[in-house]
Amino acid sequence: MRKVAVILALAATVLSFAPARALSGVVYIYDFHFTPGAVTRGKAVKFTNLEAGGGYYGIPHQPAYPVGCTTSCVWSSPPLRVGSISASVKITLPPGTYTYYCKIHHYMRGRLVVSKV
Ligand SMILES: [Cu+2]
Repeated sequence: MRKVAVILALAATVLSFAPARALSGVVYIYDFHFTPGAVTRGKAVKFTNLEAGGGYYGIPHQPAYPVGCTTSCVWSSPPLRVGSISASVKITLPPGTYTYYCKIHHYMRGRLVVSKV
């Protein structure tokens, strides 16, 4: 029983650091998932495709504008594939939480948390 308590305490400690990492503005794409997704307002988000390099010998991805947004909130990265697996996209949305998707795989969803400056 004591081992369980120690493990739970360690897990809680590890999880408590997760929000700090989420504010880095860096999103990795792997196994058809965006991880994590948070940015401070007006900053750039760097997307990196880790699907075996992307492109012909991997899987290309293209993160794009929030689901359900109007023209004022449209943004898109270029397709991330061989030769250009990373791209920085400046996000200038008002504070809030936004769901975006992959233009190539529409079922892929990510979340951006835009904080106040
Ligand atoms: Cu994709």
